[in-house]
Amino acid sequence: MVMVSQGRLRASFARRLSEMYGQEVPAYRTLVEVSREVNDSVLQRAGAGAERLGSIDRVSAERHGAIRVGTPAELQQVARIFGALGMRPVGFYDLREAASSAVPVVSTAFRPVADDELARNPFRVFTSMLTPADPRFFDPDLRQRLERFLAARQLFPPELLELADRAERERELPQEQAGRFLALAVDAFALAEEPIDRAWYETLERVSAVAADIGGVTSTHINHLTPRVLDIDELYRRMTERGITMIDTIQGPPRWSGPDVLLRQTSFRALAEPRALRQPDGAITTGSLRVRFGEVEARGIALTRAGRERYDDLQARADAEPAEHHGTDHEPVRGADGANSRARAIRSIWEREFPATERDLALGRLGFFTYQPVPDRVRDGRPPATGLADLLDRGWVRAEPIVYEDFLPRSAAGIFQSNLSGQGVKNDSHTAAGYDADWLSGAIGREVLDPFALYETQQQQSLQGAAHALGLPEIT
Ligand code: OOG
Ligand code: NI
Repeated sequence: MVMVSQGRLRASFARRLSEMYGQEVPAYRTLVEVSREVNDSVLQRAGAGAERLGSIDRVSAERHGAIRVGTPAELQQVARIFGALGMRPVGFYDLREAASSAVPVVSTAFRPVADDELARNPFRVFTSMLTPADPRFFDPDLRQRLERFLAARQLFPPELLELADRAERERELPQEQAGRFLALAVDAFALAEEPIDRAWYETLERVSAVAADIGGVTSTHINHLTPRVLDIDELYRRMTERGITMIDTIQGPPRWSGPDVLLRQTSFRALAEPRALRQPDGAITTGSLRVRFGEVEARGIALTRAGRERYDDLQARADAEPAEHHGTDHEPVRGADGANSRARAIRSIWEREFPATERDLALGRLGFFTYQPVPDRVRDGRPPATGLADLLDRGWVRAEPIVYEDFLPRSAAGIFQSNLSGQGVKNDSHTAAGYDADWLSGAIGREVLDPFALYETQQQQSLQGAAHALGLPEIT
């Protein structure tokens, strides 16, 4: 019997989802095409350096999706489906706090965690769950109606969940079942044709467009699928040249002369899509909803907790920069391409205060790396010292950056917000309903992993391996 491993299932799922989304949202096809062009030019320009943060095969196939569900029970089912694909919940994001408009969700990301699995296919899905229990958004009556609505729907057919459990347990599926599983799984994330109850949808929309997108319909759908690009500024320019209106920023770190860190993202609103609506009198009409969009991202080096604090601090200072300088500066504001004066001011803060090289990131313990002994040096015998700086500078070990595989709450909130039509309402006189990583772990019956701990373990293991190969007790 031909068996399909979880890794192959994951790669096939990502590919099929991409085909489906390309049919549903044609602008996505343009985005993928332009991403490929940009990646090709970077490869030509930078050669092997272009692959420092992942092989071009990995990067070309790399996607993240975003989905939204309504209840812990639904999230648990999602966890089973992604568990079948070798993806685990990593990180807790509270977008209720990160967003200034009404985004009543908490989120995690499902992704592979092992090195070799990430290299095979790093497909990840940012998964958000509605928080009907949060009184800042939902009054008791609306909460009850919403919870009743959500409890009555079924997002995933039982056959899909059974196949998922088998794939997770056995870490593979026979080819025939694999085909069936993939078809059902992709279908579960397609935009449903079932009519939307217009009055109910609009009731939720008054609170939050996100609440309506999640709880106003009886199914879920992929909200966006994001390719990875090696030069996001260049991509932004080329998309704009093609007449596609991008949001006016690239979120995350600025374009600057130092190493790429964390995650930079930008997006555009997809066109309104025709959807069947059930009017209060029962008539079915065709309306249009604009809930999906295109997003693209560039990934950099994972930062340690200290590095992340430095990043958050610089972001706060960037926020304090005035929107635009006037006076002597006559350079036109050119969107997010870094040509305007605000972007220059932010870049110069970074150039003053953020480590300018990978070596400084590594030795300042601000970025995560794996460390490999250099074979030629190993043949020279025993190295003179155990300090990382010496070992690096004298060529005994080499540092390879660990790619950031996760998300940024502020950027995520920004992505949600920049694509909402209304602000929605959030009544801050109520106390937030408490949700955190432990709560989420309990709700889905799986540990929500700490991303920092994952990177730390990977780095630590490589340091131990390098110490062993060099005959050192440890590397400090
Ligand atoms: C998720 C938004 C977050 C990202 O890349 O930060 C996200 C959503 O819109 O459902 O996908
Ligand atoms: Ni996204």
